[in-house]
Amino acid sequence: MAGGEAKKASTNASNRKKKEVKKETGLGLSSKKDENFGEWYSEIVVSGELIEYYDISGCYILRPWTMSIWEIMQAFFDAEIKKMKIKNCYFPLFVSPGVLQKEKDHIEGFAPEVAWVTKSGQSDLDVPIAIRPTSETVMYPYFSKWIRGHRDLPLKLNQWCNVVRWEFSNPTPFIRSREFLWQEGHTAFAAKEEADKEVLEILELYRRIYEDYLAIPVIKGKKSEHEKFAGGLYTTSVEAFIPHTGRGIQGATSHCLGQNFAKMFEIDFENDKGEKAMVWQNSWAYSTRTIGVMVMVHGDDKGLVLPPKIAAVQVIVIPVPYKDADTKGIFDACDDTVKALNESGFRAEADFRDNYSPGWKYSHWEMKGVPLRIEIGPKDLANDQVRAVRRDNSAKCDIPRASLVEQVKDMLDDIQQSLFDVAKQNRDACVQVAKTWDEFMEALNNKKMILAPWCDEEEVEKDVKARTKGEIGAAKTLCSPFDQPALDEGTLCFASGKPAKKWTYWGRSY
Ligand code: 87F
Repeated sequence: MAGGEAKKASTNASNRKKKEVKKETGLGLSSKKDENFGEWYSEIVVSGELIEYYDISGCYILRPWTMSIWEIMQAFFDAEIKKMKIKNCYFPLFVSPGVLQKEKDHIEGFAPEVAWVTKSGQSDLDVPIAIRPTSETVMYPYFSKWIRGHRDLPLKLNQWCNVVRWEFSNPTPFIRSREFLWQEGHTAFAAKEEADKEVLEILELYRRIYEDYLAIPVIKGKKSEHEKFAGGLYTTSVEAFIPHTGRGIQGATSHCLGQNFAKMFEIDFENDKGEKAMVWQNSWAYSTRTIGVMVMVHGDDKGLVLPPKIAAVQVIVIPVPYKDADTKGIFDACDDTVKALNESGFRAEADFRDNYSPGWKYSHWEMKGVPLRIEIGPKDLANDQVRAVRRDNSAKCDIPRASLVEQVKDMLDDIQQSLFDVAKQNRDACVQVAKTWDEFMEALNNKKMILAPWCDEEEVEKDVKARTKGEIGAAKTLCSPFDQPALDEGTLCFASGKPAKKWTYWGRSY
């Protein structure tokens, strides 16, 4: 164990001790989001019961609370790509070294991150086997086999799987882990226009995952030549921003691969004129990183804050019995409330555990981020009402049981919308336009996401990286937004002073 890891393990152990105590008292998180964001994040993902740390650095146990979020996003995306006639498949986890190294440009920079199996039991394998870091090289030999004529096109496949990338920079649950879950789509078309169209359709689905499900605003745009996937033609992405750290984060990518892989893997076909032609390919992915972005954007000092659309439990019903009160009546009212909500399609549960107090349960479900809490006590029973408490803003209100379902629906819709609105306000407040180098540096030091006019030259981007290199990482391009503000005639690049070609977002990033 390296020194840093050992220290972390012992800190983890002492944190666990602290937490056991907290569990009894319901005290919550020991770090504050504003004061120590890193510690806050490491703590909240465990206390919110999303993950458990594991004894291999960079690997995390995804607990049911995580998987239910993942499954909801998965159900949405899977149904949408099926509408696009994309089919699911599953290719093996292992890659033979010859195939892996076939596409040189593609693998070059990534080689150090590839994990290998070199033994079975005590004996060395004759040929070591790689574990997929992504599946281009796994799949494309079979694309070559399966695609013969234009009637075999388009070929549109997707797989839900895990991948392994042996990262060395500091691992962070969900954000940078050595194994993660994702979907990877790989498609092949006869014409470039078809590929171009799909790139944007998929990107729109990624926007919807972030904005409509996770309530996180994103920017759609194109990656620079320097930041694009080297094996492809161009890369589009959705970019999110974490105001607390002032870092951008790539939310998902949709690449047009052009014909690079088709050439390498000889994926050709006979077109409708009887000529030999090369396919046009795309690949696209989003991963469990989405969940980390959601935690960072919405979480607070009381714990997770889950948007209703992705919460496994949208409404938690808690009985509040009181000395001589009609406990059975209260419990029955809780049962009826859950039943009514479930029947109307809401994910609601009651917490009837008798070894925890109502107060403890409030903190517990707040920590887990459940969007709405319903409390039922003697007074509520007598008035035929329930008390509802919002997780996002702590607002409380009494709801007559007769209008329970309608009002819960309205409140959940409102929470979903208001989480997005607040996140967008916070994000927008971090966007700074910079037209000169001085303005750029000032904005960067103020943890902003910078929109700057740029000459779009790779050398200049490298130069900006070099000039901003420091302890907390260099600035780079995040994307050039599709939604381009007007660029006045004669506008100059903030970094090179040459004529600017486009507006581009810059910042530090994950
Ligand atoms: C790490 C090791 C080996 C990223 C890697 O984005 C190879 C790679 O190819 C690698 N890390 N990449 C780029 C992945 C490109 C592309 N693959 C399919 C996607 C979407 C899904």
